[in-house]
Amino acid sequence: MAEGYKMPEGFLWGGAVAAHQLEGGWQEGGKGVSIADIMTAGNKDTPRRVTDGVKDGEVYPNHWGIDFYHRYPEDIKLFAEMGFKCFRTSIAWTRIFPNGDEAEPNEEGLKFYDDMFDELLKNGVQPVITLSHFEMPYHLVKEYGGWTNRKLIDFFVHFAEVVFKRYKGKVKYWMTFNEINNQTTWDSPHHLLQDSAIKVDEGTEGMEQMMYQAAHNECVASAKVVQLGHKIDPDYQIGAMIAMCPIYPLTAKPEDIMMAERAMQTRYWFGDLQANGEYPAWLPKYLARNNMKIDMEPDDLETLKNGRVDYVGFSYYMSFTTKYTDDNADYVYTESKDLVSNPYVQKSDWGWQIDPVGLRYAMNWMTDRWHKPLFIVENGFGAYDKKEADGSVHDDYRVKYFHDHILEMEKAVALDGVDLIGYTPWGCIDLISASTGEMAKRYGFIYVDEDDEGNGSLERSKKDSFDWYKNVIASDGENL
Ligand code: BGP
Repeated sequence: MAEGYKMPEGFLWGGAVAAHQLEGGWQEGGKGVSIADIMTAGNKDTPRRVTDGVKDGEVYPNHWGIDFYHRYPEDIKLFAEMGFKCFRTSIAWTRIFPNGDEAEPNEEGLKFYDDMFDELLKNGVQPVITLSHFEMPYHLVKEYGGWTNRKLIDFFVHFAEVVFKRYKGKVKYWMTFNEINNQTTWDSPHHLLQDSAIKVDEGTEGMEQMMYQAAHNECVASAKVVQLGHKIDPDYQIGAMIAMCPIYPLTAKPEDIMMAERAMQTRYWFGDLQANGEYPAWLPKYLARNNMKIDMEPDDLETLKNGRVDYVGFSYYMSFTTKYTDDNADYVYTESKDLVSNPYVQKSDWGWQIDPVGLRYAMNWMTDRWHKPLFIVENGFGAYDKKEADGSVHDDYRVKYFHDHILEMEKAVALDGVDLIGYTPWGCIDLISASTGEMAKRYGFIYVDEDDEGNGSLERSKKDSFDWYKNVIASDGENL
């Protein structure tokens, strides 16, 4: 069906994944243990858990991923067949620095990414690389307390320097931290561990304070890496990566509007820091009111200013909705308490609100606020797929999700003037779910024969959405 919109030439159509969710080979090639390697499986009702090492009888789905570590040439051929211009993945920090604090990198790990990037480039696909996607070295958590410790800044900058130099000429688009703002959900220890790797237990005192300190350190590290990257190669484009779920007020009641505004401020100040290079006005007031303080070095604010990102990469799956409650006179936004269901949108089987217009709204909001080019580096529909006897998967629900979202994306560009670099749907090949550890929550255009326990032939096959997306790319988004 022709909708009349078309993306400009050079637009980066592709797909996205992350190292820990598909590579497998968690102990191969000299790799160290990451946070992701010691996360147990969960499901849609039970969250995953970061454990203190691997125990018998527990299931750790990231150990096997989908064996991309060995099968990437086959997978890259399929991406190229769909017409991908780019492929977003991450470098597993622990393949390069197994513990995170070594002086010398692990050559075998560096070589793995060299070979994989060469394979992509040979197939006409450019790599788009996230430096840290939920898989920091566990050693850095145990020994240093994760990102609450300023020493992590140097370790991360060193890691970035090594890979920036090594892959110069092969990679142009980089991102520092995946979904850096997800740790706003400081009331969930799981998220703190996964995103920021702070070692805390449920109910630990001062977690919010720890979150602000860790976030500050991460943002300073990100700003240093941006400056360093530009020195190593002035052509490098180094972006932020924000988890974007725009938050609507439930009603037009003024208190609900104020609550939604504060929720947006709370969820997206990471973007203010990374794109605008400064803390937003409300934040120091909020910290002072709540007896919290961020420890800073004298030149941190200058570093943040000079290390603004070149673009804002973001994930978009859903919108949120919030409302004011009488016991919250100070409009404090706490994600686990303050979200309500939106009566105007449908939900996926995992309760994620499906809202294509929210994507256009979010793109406008970010453009107005951060004045940077945008890059949609994740978007997609996690669903239970059924593989038929002949191997086909009829995922018309996924095609509909993409159709509706791409159309809104195109309107944002064509009608609203949003500057957009590319679009890489999440989990272009089925992989392990980050939040639940399931294989059953599938996103791919390519089906992988594997179940939640890691059993299956690992055989790859095309879903109906494969040819649909191939057509979209071939027409630069005109034939949806
Ligand atoms: C984002 C993460 C990805 C990814 C995706 C889908 O939050 O950056 O790593 O997994 O969400 O989420 P899930 O796998 O939990 O369905």
